Amino acid sequence: MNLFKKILIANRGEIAVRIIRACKELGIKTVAVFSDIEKDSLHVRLADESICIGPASSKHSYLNIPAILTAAEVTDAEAIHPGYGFLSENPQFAEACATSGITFIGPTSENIRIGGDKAKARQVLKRRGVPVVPGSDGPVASEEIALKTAKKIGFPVIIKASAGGGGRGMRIVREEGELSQAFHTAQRESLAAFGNSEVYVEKYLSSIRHIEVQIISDGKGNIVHLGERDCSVQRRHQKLIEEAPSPISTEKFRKRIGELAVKAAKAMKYQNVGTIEFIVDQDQNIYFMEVNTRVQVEHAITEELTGIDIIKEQIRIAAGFPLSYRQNQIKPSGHVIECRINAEDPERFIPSPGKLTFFSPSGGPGVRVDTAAYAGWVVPSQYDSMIAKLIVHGRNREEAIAKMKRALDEFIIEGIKTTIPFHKKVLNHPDFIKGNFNTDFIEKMNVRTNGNNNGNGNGHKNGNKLSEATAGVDEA
Ligand code: MV4
Repeated sequence: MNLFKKILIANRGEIAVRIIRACKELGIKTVAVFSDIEKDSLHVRLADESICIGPASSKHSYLNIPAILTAAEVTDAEAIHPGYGFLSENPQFAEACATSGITFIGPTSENIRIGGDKAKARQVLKRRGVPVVPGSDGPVASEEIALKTAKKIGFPVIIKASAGGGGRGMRIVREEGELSQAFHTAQRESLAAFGNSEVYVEKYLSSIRHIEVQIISDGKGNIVHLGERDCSVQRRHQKLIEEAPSPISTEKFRKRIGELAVKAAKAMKYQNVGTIEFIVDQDQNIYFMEVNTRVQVEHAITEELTGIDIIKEQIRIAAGFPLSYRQNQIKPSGHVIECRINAEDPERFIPSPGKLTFFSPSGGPGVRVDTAAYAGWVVPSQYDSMIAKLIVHGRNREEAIAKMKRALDEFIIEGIKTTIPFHKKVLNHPDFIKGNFNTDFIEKMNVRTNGNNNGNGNGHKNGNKLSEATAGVDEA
């Protein structure tokens, strides 16, 4: 068996740079693709070859399947790494690669299809004994069935789009009288957003943590998990800070959630790397929520925690190699935190594109910066606003927090606004320091820091229910 000689990276930004780094270490040649406005981007500079695939708009470049397949063909790339976002969870793209004789570095198109059908994934895993949030058995076709389900499990419930994820097409229903309207709104929204009106119903759980588990499967029966990540620090479904292990985790908890993730991956016949997302309630009950069939932004914290290069593993598995380690050889060590640094106004979280007049990333012991930014680069307005991931590794959580504060102070970015001041505020918040937070933390923290206190600014325990407006936010 041989590794690929050349890989095309169908992505941009920090993840394209990250994949090029893995390829270089494996002795694999790389092809970068870029849009009209990205010829000066770092991923283009670092790759062995590069090829323009269209105009600035993603639809015509990074999402343009024929242009990307043609680029792979003319450069003789044997495989395509999709990164995250763009075409990474498009089952048609995975299939089109296969048809063109190109290896898609990722899960099977069937894995992607099930992962993208949330009602189906729920149903499949429930039948295989993975705990799911109480709710409907698969999709709900009518208002009447939705009501019957809601009465059975009890209000509040949440109506979710089967094709959704990341909070789109969701509606919280607090009582019977709200259900009819919420049901039809959810259907209409998900039809508009995803071209599919299918919805399902779950019991709405409040004061929850979002904890996910990284899994790797070689498709030959070997599946391992790399421990959990706590991604509860979010704002309107945008993750801001992630950490591993979870502050609530113990060896016992990690074993339990890890085994559930492996069970879920087996039930799906999962191949390559993926993430099983769970909701964890205040009593540490664990419920499956979704599966992410791609490498995620926050994969790097698990790499730092375990010493395993997840991107290299993806490539090796796609080339047909078996997993090179067993579960008992995976040893998480210390504590890792990631802050996503976005080109955004830190008060209002609106994009702040423009030229970086100065850029000096943090460094020193235990600090990793994954970025494609450099001084003089112009942050484009057409793509994601994340310009760097700042990752720190300490012996324990306390040390990791101290390191992150130091690294945030040291990071100099001029010419645009960034979320660094926001991260500093969170890192100094007593509830964050205590590890005492859930998915409502940021919204509750904002209430207090903005001086708009409605009496519920403690960030935890009470008053931490989500508003319908929050849950229904469309992140498009
Ligand atoms: C939930 C929930 C409460 N109960 N499901 C938000 C994103 C989407 N992937 C699912 N989400 C939620 N599903 C039930 N049954 C609360 C959320 C939720 C949330 C979850 C994780 C992290 C942040 C969140 C913010 C708002 C709502």
